[in-house]
Amino acid sequence: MKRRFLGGAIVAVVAAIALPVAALAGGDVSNGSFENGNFNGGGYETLAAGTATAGAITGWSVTSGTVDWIGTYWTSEDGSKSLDMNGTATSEVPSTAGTISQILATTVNNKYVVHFFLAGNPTCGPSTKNLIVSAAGAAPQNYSFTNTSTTTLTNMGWEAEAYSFAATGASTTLTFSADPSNTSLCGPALDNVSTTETVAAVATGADCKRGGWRTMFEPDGTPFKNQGDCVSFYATSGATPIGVPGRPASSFSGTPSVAGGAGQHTLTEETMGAIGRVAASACPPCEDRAADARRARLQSVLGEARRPVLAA
Ligand SMILES: [Ca+2]
Repeated sequence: MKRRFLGGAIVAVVAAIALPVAALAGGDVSNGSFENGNFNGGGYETLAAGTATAGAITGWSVTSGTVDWIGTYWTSEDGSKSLDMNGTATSEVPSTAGTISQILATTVNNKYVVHFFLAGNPTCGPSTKNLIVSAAGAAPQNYSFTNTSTTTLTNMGWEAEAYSFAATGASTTLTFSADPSNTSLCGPALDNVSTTETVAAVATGADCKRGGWRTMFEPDGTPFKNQGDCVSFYATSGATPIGVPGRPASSFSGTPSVAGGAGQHTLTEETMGAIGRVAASACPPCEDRAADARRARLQSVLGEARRPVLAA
């Protein structure tokens, strides 16, 4: 492959097609092995940014330059297809170094590890190929693969690599780019991309603002905003108990977890309960049931005169 320059004869450029890609839950990569899509068959197919071929691989977009979608040309790490991130220049897209991307559905603060396999086209230089991986939530990182006398088209020497980021939004664009300083036809080879997700284990003050906490009322009708108490609690690493000054400090001794998660139940029961106040439930569907249970419990402890009133 890549021993010929296609010129302008083959590629009929169609207006750039930007099809929305449905992101999967949990940061999952769609079609990470590059097996699915509109593949023309054979050894390889060149895909060029801004052309009809840019979206040929299901789930992925070629966003700059060109890549070669490899079929039988070399032995993929997984399945029967993979990528040469340096494609074959066309008259319309005269760059070999390519970039591909996919939008992942992510959760803010959760950590994602992107696993992938890297090799290099062994048929031409440079011997060392560089691949840059990037996503919001982490600095771009360069990965290198060096061909040796033992790496061949049938023995690519695929190496497992990993890139980590902490999501900063509900969607994150994952990008792989060939080193633009390598203008040869032989670039880094990529296959078998997958992700693992780790839920953020420790809350921050910002987590208190996600709707899990509501304005409540003291038994005498005085409103208080336990959301602010929650923020203070985390900002001081628990030194500031959730409660009114002068009241007993929290008995909470566990590890706080994300508001709305399992840990909040413990937090509300042990801290708010311990100081005789009522916390809002994090889950609206069980709000009434939880409120009823708390009312009953508090009535038994405090008596009718101090019955708390839940916010509407
Ligand atoms: Ca594959």
